[in-house]
Amino acid sequence: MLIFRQLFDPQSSTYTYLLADGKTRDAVLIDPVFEQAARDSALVRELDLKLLYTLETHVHADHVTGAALLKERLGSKIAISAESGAEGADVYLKDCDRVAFGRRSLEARATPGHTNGCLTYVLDDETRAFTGDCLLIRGTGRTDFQQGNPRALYRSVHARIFSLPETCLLYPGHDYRGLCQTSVGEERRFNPRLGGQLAEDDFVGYMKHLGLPHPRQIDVAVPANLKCGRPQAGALPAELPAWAPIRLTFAGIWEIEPQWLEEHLREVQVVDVREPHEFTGPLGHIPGAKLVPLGSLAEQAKTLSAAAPIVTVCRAGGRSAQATLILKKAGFERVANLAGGMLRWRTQQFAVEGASE
Ligand SMILES: N[C@@H](CCC(=O)N[C@@H](CS)C(=O)NCC(=O)O)C(=O)O
Ligand SMILES: [Fe+2]
Repeated sequence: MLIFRQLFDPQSSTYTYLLADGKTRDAVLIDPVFEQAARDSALVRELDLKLLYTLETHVHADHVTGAALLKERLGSKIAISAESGAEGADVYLKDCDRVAFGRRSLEARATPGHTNGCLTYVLDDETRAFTGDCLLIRGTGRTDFQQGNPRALYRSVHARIFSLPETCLLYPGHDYRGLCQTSVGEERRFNPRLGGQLAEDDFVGYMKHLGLPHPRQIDVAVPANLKCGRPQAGALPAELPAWAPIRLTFAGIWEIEPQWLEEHLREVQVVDVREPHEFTGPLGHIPGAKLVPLGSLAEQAKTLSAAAPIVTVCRAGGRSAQATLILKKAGFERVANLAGGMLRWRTQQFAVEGASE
């Protein structure tokens, strides 16, 4: 079974793709985005995967890759084209090289034109291909900076992508309209730049007159990506806020394990957001917890102190997850949700007070 996820970075309209062998749990991530490293790590952890490689389709001009950051956090290897000019990668891919993850693999196909080092990754059974910025949905990558060359791009698409089966699904590096996927057959017929009867000279004429402004981040992104996403100066950012070993879930919630809370009860404020009858119900509450039902939390937030971190709690960890968002909005920075709520706290046999029979 193949595990497949398409992820989106709204800031740069970039797609990141996670692929894994469902049996061995070995995974690869195509085109991770620096700012999304915590999200991507959380998904890898929650799906119980081992990230073997991050795979770059090219040296991006519009966002910084998450490759170096994920290598530091998850131990993944960085792979990019040998033609990319990037330094600091673990694997330099050449045309037709294969990258294996478990029993599955991707073939790297050289598809230059947007940049010299553009690769399209084709899944072993040719049911999916990841085209980077070579072929976009009813569009193509631009050819007016880096080593852009419209003739090379036209030939790459026709020789290396349109030669795949009609039904092969295509996943681009970006989409600026919210479209997610296309297919070889569709793009062969309907791509307005190089599909149908359009010839190489038609494409060159089209690309000459695109008139796009340069990407906002180009001056930062290209130098950083030529180092696989290592910052120019200084270290990579820490994964976790320093006050506790909290972790960000894929759902975007900072959470903390009951074991840590039990050992540090006196250093934090525990805010219980259940209703009063639950607070003194059969589950009881954590010693010293302050009762602030979720419905009144926004209003009561000002009665809480910013001096100590806040851990929110409810029955199973759902309402208290929402409470962390409310508290963040109210200006509290050190906030985490108690994973599993009172149910898990009780399962682990930690102390409670105020429990009714
Ligand atoms: N407005 C975007 C522009 C991004 C951009 O130019 N993207 C490149 C890929 S790196 C491209 O080929 N775009 C094709 C297009 O916009 O049609 C930004 O500032 O980041
Ligand atoms: Fe690009």
